Amino acid sequence: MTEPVSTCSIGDLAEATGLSTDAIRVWEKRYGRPQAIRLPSGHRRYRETDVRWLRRVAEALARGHRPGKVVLLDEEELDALLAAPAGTPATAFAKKVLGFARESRTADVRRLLTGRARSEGPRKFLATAGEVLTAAGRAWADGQLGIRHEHLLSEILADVLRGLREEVPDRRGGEVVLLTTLPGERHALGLQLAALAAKLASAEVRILGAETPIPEIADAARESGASVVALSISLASGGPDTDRTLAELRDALPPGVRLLAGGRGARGVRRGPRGVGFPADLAEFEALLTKAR
Ligand code: B12
Repeated sequence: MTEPVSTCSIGDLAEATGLSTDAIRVWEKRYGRPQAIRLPSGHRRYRETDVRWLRRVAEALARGHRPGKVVLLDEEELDALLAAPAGTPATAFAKKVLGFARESRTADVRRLLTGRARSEGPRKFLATAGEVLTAAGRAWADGQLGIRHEHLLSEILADVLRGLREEVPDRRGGEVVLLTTLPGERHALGLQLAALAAKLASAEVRILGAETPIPEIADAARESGASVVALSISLASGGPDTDRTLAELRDALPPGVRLLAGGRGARGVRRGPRGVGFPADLAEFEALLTKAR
């Protein structure tokens, strides 16, 4: 039997979706999904439709839905489930940016984002950036955007957000805010979004970048005299393991330092560890820092 066009192994499937091979095998046994193609050799092969379907399953789980409910839904039902709270249809602007990113047209992506940042100003552009990133995540889940395009878009958006932040005048007397992500979380754009919001609240911003080990965050907080440590947690890393790491960081930080976590993976439906604050969004984060000033 000739191998059908473009299938992948269970290892590739796990890589492409961010899920574990164990989870995929358990669902296959328990729910009969995904349904593998069996080669004469006995090897399992999976279709592109399985990648798209499992990326939606993974995102639904990352948002706190139960496997027993999610794995029984087909792609359309999952889209409806995922569309409800966060996924407003991609704006025309987001579609245009992604169109250029998909063709690696760097200069056009930069021109569009810089132009919009100038015309909207920092606060409105924070919302626009969120819409573009959500649309990018949707396009990736649909197989319409590659990881290379996500990298390209992320780097340009980070530059534009930094440019906006540099234009916000420095003011004294604000909070000292240290920003980073936990080990295992490579999504770093939330740091630039939160840094701009913090600067608008007259805070002094210290960005450590992605994946800083816990003891290093605690030492950096002491050395920089930070009054706030703020983390960005995306849907890719949110969950009970991250909650445990957050609690560990809470214990490692001096009691007077506030620990805040944002990003869609930060809390979801979980209560979240004690002594950690979860601002609902960038506007609440800015207001919280302004009040503390
Ligand atoms: C760009 C991107 C990448 C880039 C990141 C590049 C970079 N330099 O940052 C790369 C290519 C590295 C990447 C890798 C992966 N990614 Co990715 N990625 C994205 C994408 C498109 C944008 C990420 C981002 O920066 N979002 C910004 C975040 C931080 O936004 P947010 O959580 O919605 O937060 C909002 C607010 O809460 C607030 N906020 C954010 N942080 C903070 C912090 C504070 C303090 C406050 C107050 C507010 C705040 O601002 C945001 C906008 O409003 C998202 C889609 C998405 N919707 O997020 C997928 C997404 C997060 N990735 C996803 C996945 C699965 C992966 C991979 C596992 C894929 C793979 N198999 O390799 C890896 C995992 C890497 C890792 N270990 O972290 C999934 C996660 C869901 C799931 N299935 O688990 C998503 C949701 C895509 C999808 N639709 O499925 N990714």
